[in-house]
Amino acid sequence: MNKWVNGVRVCVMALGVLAAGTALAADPVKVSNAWVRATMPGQKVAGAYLDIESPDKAALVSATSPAAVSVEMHSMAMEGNIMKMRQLDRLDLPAKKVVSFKPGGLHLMLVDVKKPLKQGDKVPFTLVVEKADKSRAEVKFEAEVHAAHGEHMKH
Ligand SMILES: [Cu+2]
Repeated sequence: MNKWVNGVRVCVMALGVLAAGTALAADPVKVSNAWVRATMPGQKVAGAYLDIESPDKAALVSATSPAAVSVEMHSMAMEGNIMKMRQLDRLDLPAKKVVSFKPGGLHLMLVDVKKPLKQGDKVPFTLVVEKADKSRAEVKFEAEVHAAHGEHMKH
């Protein structure tokens, strides 16, 4: 008996389409746990928080969002007994170490928010990352808006 005579031909044409859909370029950094604090009526700024991990030494050099006129990188530190916020031009990202932006510490600040940010809204961001060879790459992510908790009204 010749096993080739009734051989079944398998159609593989659809595989090309599937492969194209998964061929995404690797992001230069990994962003996780991103969220934005909801704004109160009349509030024009909002803090955004996230974890960033870079595979290699890099630096965060800017951030933008269509939800605000500008996005600044801020750090917070005690000066005497006053908590002070400072704007950063760039933030070094060490290799393979998670850098956390969190309430009371580093944060992104949405300045001049275009419309109130409500619980459940999704805010898109674009970060610009400068790698060790000075090349720059954009990283896009979305952060979900969470309601402000209790007393912690300040970002
Ligand atoms: Cu701030």
